[in-house]
Amino acid sequence: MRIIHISDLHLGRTMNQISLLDDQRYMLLDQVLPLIKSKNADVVLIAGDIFDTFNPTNEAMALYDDFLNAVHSLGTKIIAISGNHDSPMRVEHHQILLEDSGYYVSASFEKEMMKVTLKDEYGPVNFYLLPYFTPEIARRAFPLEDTTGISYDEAVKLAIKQSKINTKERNVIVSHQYVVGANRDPSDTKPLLKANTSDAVGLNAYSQFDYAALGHIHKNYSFRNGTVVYPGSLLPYAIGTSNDRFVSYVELKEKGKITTELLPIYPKRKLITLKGTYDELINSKPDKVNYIEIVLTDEKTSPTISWDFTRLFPNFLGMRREEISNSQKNQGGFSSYDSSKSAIDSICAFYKEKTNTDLDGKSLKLVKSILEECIKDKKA
Ligand SMILES: [Mn+2]
Repeated sequence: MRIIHISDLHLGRTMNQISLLDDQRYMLLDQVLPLIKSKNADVVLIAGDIFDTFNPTNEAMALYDDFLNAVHSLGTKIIAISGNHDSPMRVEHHQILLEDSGYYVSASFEKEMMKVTLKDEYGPVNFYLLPYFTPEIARRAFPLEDTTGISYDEAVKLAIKQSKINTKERNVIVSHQYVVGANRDPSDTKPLLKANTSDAVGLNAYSQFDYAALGHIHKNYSFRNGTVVYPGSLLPYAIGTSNDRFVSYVELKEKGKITTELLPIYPKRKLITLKGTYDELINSKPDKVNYIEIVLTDEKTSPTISWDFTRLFPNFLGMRREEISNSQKNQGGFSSYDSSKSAIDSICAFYKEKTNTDLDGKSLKLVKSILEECIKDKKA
């Protein structure tokens, strides 16, 4: 069984009010689809967060439709679950009818995980579908169990326990949770939790499965020799996150024989941070393709700064000043302090060290007058 696993498409997402739909279309149809074809995949797993919002735009839905149709036309099946960003109702539309076409989707948990069994020359492979699961869903689904104060970890384990997994057969789970050992990036959504509680699930929740196709965390992570995998989101969805994107490719042979591989996919436009002084950046080479964030290292500015950068970089995402590093913030003094210098020279050196610019004439005059006042006070 040849499996391609992707997650966190977030179709319809915008970044600083710029629509990413064109980038998402390129990623799905020009990067992921050729891999499904070249690997001759039997099934594509989509581990949640298909759409970015509960009410995706028509364009976002049309893109998903185009992708499903393209995969279907290759003769490849699709198994999908909803994530915390998806509307279960919307994702499960026409669920039963679509199974006849090889599209299996689970967006709501009733009593146990939906199970899809596909066969190959080595026998059956059972796919268990666990849409985003929470203690609240556990309380609703298992009224006979004691679920008071249940954690995410316990809830997920309880959900898995309901399905009697036959560990003699090959089993794959598709799940959208946060697993201990992964780190969230700035585009990941953290649920609102009570103090001292965690939404983390232990890796051992997935111990009965030959492969766990995970979603939720937007960075790529591989655990248990590449058999518990977050491929990461389809695109980098926050400034400062890596442009390295992957799909996970899995081959299951007879029980116990599994090979997994991360296949890189390449965004059409990259997220780039340009750092420098105002003068350096305003004279930099235009970039009409990539998404650009500006980090200014000096204090110079102009009333038309945004407009100037937008002209150079049509996909300009925004700008910020360089943050003072923590070590600098925590340091009371400054490294170039010299006790033999006069007070005014010390202040000038301090200013230069912290801002990388000289005090201008007006500020210097002000500082001098304050110093004189202090000295007068001291004498009085
Ligand atoms: Mn997500």
